Amino acid sequence: MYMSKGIGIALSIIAVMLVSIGVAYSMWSQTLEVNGVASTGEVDIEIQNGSLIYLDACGLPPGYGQSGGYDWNASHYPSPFAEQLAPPEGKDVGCTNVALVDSDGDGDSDALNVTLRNVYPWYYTHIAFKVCNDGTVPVKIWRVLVDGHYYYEINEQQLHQGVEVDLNNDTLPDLTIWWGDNFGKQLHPGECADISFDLTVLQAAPQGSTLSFLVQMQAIQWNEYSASIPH
Ligand SMILES: [Ca+2]
Ligand SMILES: [Ca+2]
Ligand SMILES: [Ca+2]
Repeated sequence: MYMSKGIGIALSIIAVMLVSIGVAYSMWSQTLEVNGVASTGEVDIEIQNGSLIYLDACGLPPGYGQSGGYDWNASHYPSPFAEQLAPPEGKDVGCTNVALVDSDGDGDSDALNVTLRNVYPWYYTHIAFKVCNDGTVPVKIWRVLVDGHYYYEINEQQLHQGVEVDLNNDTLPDLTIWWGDNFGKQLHPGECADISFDLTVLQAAPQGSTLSFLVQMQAIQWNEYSASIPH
């Protein structure tokens, strides 16, 4: 077949270009594959609708049910355990309100807006809910963000003494929080775990105040958990 020298060179150049495009293409698709392995699915958790319960809900009449409306008092502080609390005193000054929040805007709740109204030192409340794996990969309950601070897996000391939180940034703690122990728990897609915490208002909290803070639950892909908590 007749071919001019010029066309021959042009064809060789095109062939070289095709080869390099091919190389580039395969490198690109390899990169995609690597990324695909690194990120195998969607990490998503949600607070299960209807699972939220808490003591002394605002709006409950005093004495409603067993204790509704009456304030709980942590007279056995620093013990967080309900059975060691004084029974409701027949006083109704403060109350607890908890609202579910969709903090990342994906249509399900992943955070709680906690408001303690008109509370005072040793006011006590308890909040419980279920966290479910709503994504496509196994996850572990990683950490919680309270008022802008991250808290991780509970150590022995925190289990017994709780975690003190300073909400108004005057360096004095306003609240002690005791967490349940489901941090680090692995959840397969569709699985849920109970999370709960106890709250006690401390002496340094501003008097007769309304304390409000956001509690945001965060999960991580199961195999990234141990490398992603402070040791
Ligand atoms: Ca009350
Ligand atoms: Ca959400
Ligand atoms: Ca404070």
